[in-house]
Amino acid sequence: MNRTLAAALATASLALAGPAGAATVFSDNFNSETLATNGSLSNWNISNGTIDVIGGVSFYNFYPGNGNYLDLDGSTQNAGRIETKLPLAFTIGQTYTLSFNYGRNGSSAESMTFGVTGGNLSQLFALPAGGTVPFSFFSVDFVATSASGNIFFDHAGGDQQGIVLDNVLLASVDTAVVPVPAALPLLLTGLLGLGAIARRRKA
Ligand SMILES: [Ca+2]
Ligand SMILES: [Ca+2]
Ligand SMILES: [Ca+2]
Repeated sequence: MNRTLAAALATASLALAGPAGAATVFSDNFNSETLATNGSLSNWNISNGTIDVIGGVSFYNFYPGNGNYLDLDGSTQNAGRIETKLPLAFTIGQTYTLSFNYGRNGSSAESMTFGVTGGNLSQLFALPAGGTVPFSFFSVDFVATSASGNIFFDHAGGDQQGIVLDNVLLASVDTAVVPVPAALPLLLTGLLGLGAIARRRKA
């Protein structure tokens, strides 16, 4: 195979691979929120109780290096529910990934329900009683069943120490098979033909 043909085929296979990856629908690292017990949030409504915005440099900073984050059980003996203020748009049938980092304030067993309203996703998340929880990553895939929904985290209990939440990310998953452009097979046939001619000339 001559060099021009090899280069052309390499370009063609790159085009066949197509664009990969995911598109972010929503993300929040809470780093611009104001540190406070029973704090408020820019992107989320808080109901049914309270949350604490902690971390920073020295405000109950259990997980240094992660800026600000939340303790979903605030300081009023009644853990809160947070829900994104703006509804997010979904394509029904499309796969999405909801992920977040978590930890724990304290060592008691904790649980929350989280998901996406509109019937898209609702799941229990629990930490058994034990020692310190390292700053960890959790991710779940779901297929959207409703065109609109809000992300929520709804913590149970109320002993003022709860699940720590950071880096909430919702992204669409690229599961589609990238269609081959109509002209490409024709181009490949042409290139292979050129290769055959080149081979015949050499022989
Ligand atoms: Ca953070
Ligand atoms: Ca708390
Ligand atoms: Ca608790």
